[in-house]
Amino acid sequence: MTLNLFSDDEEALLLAQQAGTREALAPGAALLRGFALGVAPSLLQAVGAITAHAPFRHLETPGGQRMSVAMTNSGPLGWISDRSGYRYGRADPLTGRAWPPLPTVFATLAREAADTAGFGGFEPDACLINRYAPGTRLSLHQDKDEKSHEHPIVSVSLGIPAVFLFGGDSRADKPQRIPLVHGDVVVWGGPARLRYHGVMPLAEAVHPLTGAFRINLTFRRAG
Ligand code: MD3
Ligand code: FE
Repeated sequence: MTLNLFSDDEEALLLAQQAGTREALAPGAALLRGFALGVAPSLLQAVGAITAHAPFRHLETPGGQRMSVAMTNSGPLGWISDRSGYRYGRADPLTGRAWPPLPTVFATLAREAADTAGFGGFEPDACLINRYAPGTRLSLHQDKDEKSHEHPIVSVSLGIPAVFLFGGDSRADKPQRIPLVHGDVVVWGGPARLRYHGVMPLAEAVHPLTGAFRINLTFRRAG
């Protein structure tokens, strides 16, 4: 018998949210609905511990714009942006200290999700933590700052819902709109690794575990 982590109310939500379903969005891209639901409270508790040492901040783009997404990192490498460009670094520019280490619950979830999507042996060295308030958006971009693109990216959605934009290999390709809710995990690798993507401006909402925020974890092998 398998251990059931959920109450009757939660079970009803799992059904409504299609938790447990697996969908191929494109070759190399797998949507695992509800894959992180069971560990979501632990993930959010870990985010709280990380942000006590490395607070959320709004980075500046190379063009001088303040990003509407607030960010921080955990793991040996953290993604940063400033007037000189985008890059990964070992020190938090806000404090000069190393980024907080990857919690075991992060690394285990990322590995299990990648494994489920057919990417065995994924060992992330970077977790970018994005925080969205209603109205926050992320414009269409490619993730190209990692040393090698042979590794997948695992993304975990927590808190209020978002509409994810999944584009093509060219910026001009019309993106698909994919609603993502609390607990959903997407794995992007192989031929999907360099697809353009973004997030639509978030609608007003509240979630019992995050209030009026969406938290997205993206796990990468950056170095
Ligand atoms: C598709 N974050 O941090 S995660 C990012 O929801 C980023 O915070 C978004 O894009 C967020 O760079 C989306 C989903 C994602 C991440 C990487 C991808 C989708 C991707 C790489 C290739 C294709
Ligand atoms: Fe991205």
